[in-house]
Amino acid sequence: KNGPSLGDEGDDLKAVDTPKQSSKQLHVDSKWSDTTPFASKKKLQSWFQLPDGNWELGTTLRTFGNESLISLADEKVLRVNSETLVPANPDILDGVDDLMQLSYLNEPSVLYNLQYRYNRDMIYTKAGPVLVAINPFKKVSLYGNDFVEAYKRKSLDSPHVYAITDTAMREMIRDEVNQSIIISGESGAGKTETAKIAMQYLAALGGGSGIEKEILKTNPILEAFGNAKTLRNDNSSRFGKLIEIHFSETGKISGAKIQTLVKLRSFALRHKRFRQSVLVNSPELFNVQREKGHIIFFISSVPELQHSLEEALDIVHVKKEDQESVFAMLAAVLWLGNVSFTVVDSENHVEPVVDEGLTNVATLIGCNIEELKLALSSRKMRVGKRNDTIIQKLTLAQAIDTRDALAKSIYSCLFDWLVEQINKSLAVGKRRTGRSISILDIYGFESFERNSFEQFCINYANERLQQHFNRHLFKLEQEEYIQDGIDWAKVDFEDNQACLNLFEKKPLGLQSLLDEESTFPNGTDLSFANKLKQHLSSNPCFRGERGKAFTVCHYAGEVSYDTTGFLEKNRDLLHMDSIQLLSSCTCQLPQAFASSMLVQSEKPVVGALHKSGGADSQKLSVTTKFKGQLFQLMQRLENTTPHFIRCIKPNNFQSPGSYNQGLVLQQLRCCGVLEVVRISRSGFPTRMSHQKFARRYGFLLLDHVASQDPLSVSVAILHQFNILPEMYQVGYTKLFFRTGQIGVLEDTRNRTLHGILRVQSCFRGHQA
Ligand code: AD9
Ligand code: MG
Repeated sequence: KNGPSLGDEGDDLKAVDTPKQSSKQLHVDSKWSDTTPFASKKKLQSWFQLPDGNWELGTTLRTFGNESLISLADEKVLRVNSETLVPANPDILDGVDDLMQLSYLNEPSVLYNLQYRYNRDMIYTKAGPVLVAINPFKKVSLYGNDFVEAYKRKSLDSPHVYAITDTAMREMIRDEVNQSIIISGESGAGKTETAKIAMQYLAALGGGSGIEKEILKTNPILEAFGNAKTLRNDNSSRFGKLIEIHFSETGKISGAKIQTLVKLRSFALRHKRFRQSVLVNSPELFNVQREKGHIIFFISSVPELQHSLEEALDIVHVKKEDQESVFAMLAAVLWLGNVSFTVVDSENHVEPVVDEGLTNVATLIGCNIEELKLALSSRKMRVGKRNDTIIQKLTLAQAIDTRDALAKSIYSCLFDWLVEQINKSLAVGKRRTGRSISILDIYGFESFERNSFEQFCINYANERLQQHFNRHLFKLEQEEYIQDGIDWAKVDFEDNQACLNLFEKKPLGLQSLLDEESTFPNGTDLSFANKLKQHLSSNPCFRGERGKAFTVCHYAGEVSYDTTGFLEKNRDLLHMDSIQLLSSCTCQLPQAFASSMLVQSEKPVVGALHKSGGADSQKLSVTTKFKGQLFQLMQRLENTTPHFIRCIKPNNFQSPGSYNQGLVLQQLRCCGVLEVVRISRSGFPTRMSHQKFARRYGFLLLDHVASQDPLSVSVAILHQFNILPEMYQVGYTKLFFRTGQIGVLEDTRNRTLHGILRVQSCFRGHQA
């Protein structure tokens, strides 16, 4: 066989043979031309943490008592407490493509390994079963047809999104089990790009029917409507997405289905098309470009985006007239932001100013201008036993809220409507189970100075996802041990169930208490915060803070939330008057939006939820809706074989070539990569087949072994090197070692080889 293939080498200690991405053999030549004796140079290297938190490689010169004298790269010599030193791996393990291959799986070694690779544009690394992807923030030549072909033919096996997608595809066909690719990471870490790369690979492998083109075009559409420019990412997704791609028996794509996770408040408009749409001439006219309340619009000035959006809409069969309506709705949302009010009486009640903005909105959605004025400045209420309708005028603040709520609702209905159209276009006739690959791209864990309701939802979702991750990986790990028949006492893992309980428990969990407080007319953010403190203080994952704040101990660290705005954001009310306005419109889309809003409404509150009624729409709270959608997603994922990709952002400036150790480390911890590594350390992370072990170290045997079968040779080697029984396990097919054990053998092997080579070169020298 030429070089390693994923098939059997995947089980072995690949690093020893292939430390670098493409090398297929030991880099003996360059390394051994170095005159320093290998053992003395390498053995004593360790990591030393500098005051700025970064780690530097040091060489121990001498050890006395519990102190060591170490020399750092700049030839500085320091006297340090030996316990603060962390062992470094031998050079031969520099840049291994799977962190599991490291003899020492400590944080600095992991960081160094990733950085070593990142500096060489090897942005992908395996951490056992997980693929770690570090955002290059520049074009890297790792994609395209040649690479797709190479991964398909398995002539390339270095870690890659293509490789993990290929595995998913193969397992789907082999086992007839649905697969999933779960992508997580912080904002700007590269999740959406990674999802697209995976989709491209699937399209290349399963293409042919033409539907793959449609599937790929869903990306620009959803990004145009669902992404926004944020501080962290110029193209930040404000919604979560699961795309389920279905395959026929021959492995060809037969259709797809997209499920979205609540789009959080801020949203974006990223195209110019609306400018040409009726009545709209110039984006400078619009106030809503600026951040206003919770609405953030981003208008792209890139003309290609506009063109590609229209083309994409054509491809997913959105009819031209529907496209016109879509752009008209966008324009309406923009003009709504321009609607202003004048105070009309001494009680500060207002009416909208009849100007270009207001008349344009009315024209675009197809409603009567008087009705629009009324909906934006008054509210019908029912009072008394006879349910008499009275009309209450709105104050300026109320009117602005009403206006923004309407704009927001139209926009989010538009998004949902588009997803629905896309799903119709991609629909698979008869869906077979066991032949799909789902790709999940949701907003990653967020922790800011000030964390609000959005972070509350996002972090809860990530907590759920983390549980899925833990359960799966532990299961996998244990199964492998059991399969090979070795002793295996279950390793405890950090379970995040307590934190999930804190969120989900009824009636006294964060979510229930929030929903309860949101239904109280007198509930405030402060009363909500106080209730939390009153009921949850005994929970180890909860800590009350001063005033309106509280802290949650997430798996990824503590996050303090400020409850300001929680109730209002959770209620997300759209007044019945606004819904009625939409249903009275002559245009089709607003009508459709109105009906979908009514369908979404939960249990009708007596007398309130009739079309002629007058109260607020009793929608599901955002928390409840979010949880419902998340559960649907998780349920789908539960029935799949998952493949995990963890995206890492190497710096906060979206710039190439800069690797901030602290930032990377914090993400590795957050997304549980180090946890996977920790699990492995408590088990037997190094595995090697009997054959390979015997082949690799057999020549070191001093005594003759009676039987030459690989198992006997292996056992003889273990004895000769006095490897302690608790440090290894002999399985049916493989040997399992605790961390670092194989290092001893490797050292001896290297020294021996070194000796042989020296002798050989001396010999050659003599000959010459
Ligand atoms: V957010 O949670 O939606 O705010 P993502 O999705 O994690 O975020 P995204 O995929 O949008 O991040 O990546 C951010 C930017 O990083 C992209 O716009 C690219 O400019 C850049 N990026 C990410 N991955 C790659 C890549 N593999 N190659 C080149 C990349 N650039
Ligand atoms: Mg994204």
